[in-house]
Amino acid sequence: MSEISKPFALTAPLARDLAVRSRLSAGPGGGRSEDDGGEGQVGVVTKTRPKTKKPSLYRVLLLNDDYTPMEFVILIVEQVFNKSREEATSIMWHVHNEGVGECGVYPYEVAETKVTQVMDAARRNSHPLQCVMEKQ
Ligand code: TYC
Repeated sequence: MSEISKPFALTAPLARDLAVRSRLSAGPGGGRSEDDGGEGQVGVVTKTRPKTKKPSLYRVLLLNDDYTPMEFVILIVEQVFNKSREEATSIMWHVHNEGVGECGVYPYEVAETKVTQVMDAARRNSHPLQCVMEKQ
């Protein structure tokens, strides 16, 4: 039987080509048939959706208090959130004036690590600085 009369039976070279964009699933007989002419596997091309999920994002917030030194807050924001001196100073003033401010937005585990880094540094230095995360 000629290949042209069997539109869904693909011999190996064409199937390999199509499988770049589609998943090739073996049909009945495990991808083999009697009439594949010894060319290799015969399969069915199926469309697939990539199984990807965007991670949820979390904003990491600093809270104001009356005791943590401004310079300490600036250093923390620079070091933990990779901000410039100018950005860190602006965030510190925002938190000081407004009571709360965002230092960055990250996937869950990154946000959690940053909160822990801030809280550990504050505790080590006996400052009451608080850092929290919230789902965006
Ligand atoms: N309010 C503090 C002070 O006057 C400074 C400060 C800023 C503290 C930001 C915490 O997240 C904070 N020393």
